[in-house]
Amino acid sequence: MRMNLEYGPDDALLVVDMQNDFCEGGALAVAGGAALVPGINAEIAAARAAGALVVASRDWHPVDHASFTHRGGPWPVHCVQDTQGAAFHPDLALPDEAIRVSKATAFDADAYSAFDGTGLGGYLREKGVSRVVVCGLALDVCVKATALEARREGFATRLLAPLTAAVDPQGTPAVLDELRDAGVAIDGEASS
Ligand code: VGL
Ligand code: ZN
Repeated sequence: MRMNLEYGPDDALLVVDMQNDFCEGGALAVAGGAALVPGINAEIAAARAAGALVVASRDWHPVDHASFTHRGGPWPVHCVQDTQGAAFHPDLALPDEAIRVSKATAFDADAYSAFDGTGLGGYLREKGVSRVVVCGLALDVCVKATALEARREGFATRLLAPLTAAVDPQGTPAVLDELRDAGVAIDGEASS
């Protein structure tokens, strides 16, 4: 169940948007989303045991957010602040000390990357983090944007590909190529 990655105190495991709305039964469900939870929990436990930082981002929109279709955006209503759909998956084993990062909280702008508008890059540097390990949902939207911005922020970046799932799985090879070209190391094969 574990990826073959050794964590250390200079690492941050960044779990992207493992929320009910992105899992089966949610408003913007990604096929295979819920199935990632046990594997991600194993990575959280390993990261924690090695003294790595654990960070969990969440999509956290106000009602009537600009990304919703009724406002002219591309997505159905999802991850509205304080709703059940915006909650982390109930089986996600986030320790108390995990850092929670809320993104895309403004009415008038979307943000796919966990670094976008959150100050996360500066915070990780303050904490001495040099490498960011990314997993979660959705590979082709927020995971991709987060991994690309981690690289732009100057972090060594790894993607745990089997611990991601895509809105459009057909596009996965192209997404992995784009990440590789940007200098993101890819662990394992994508599950579909
Ligand atoms: C996401 C679509 C809209 C994601 C967020 O977390 O991947 N996708 N908002
Ligand atoms: Zn969103």
